Amino acid sequence: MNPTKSFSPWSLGAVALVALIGTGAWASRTAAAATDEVPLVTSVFRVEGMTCGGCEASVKMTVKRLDGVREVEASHTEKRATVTYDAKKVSPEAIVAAIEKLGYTAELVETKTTTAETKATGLLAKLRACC
Ligand SMILES: [Cu+2]
Repeated sequence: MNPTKSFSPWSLGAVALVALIGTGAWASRTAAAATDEVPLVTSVFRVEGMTCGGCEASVKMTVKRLDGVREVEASHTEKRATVTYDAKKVSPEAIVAAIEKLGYTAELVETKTTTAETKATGLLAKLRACC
């Protein structure tokens, strides 16, 4: 009897497929949990000192690391950073302090309440490389 005959590559494929489907279901569940009903606000900051896309990236990365921050947009041409966050966890002052620690000057322009929905386009725009 040939021992390899009892091993079917198809059964392995089925296991891998089930694992993939399982991972996908898990990922979509966590994505749903992440957009749970938390009252979010969006603040616009005037940021001086950013000169290129790399500056934007470091502002975005730094602010995104703050607990409660959901989304960050930064533009060196508009000298602006737009941050969506959970106001119970982080304050505009803490965001200003984080930006200023990088060597830029930041000032709160306005704050508005927003929905708990995050935009996929915003996430894609964040995947930009440094200069
Ligand atoms: Cu730069």
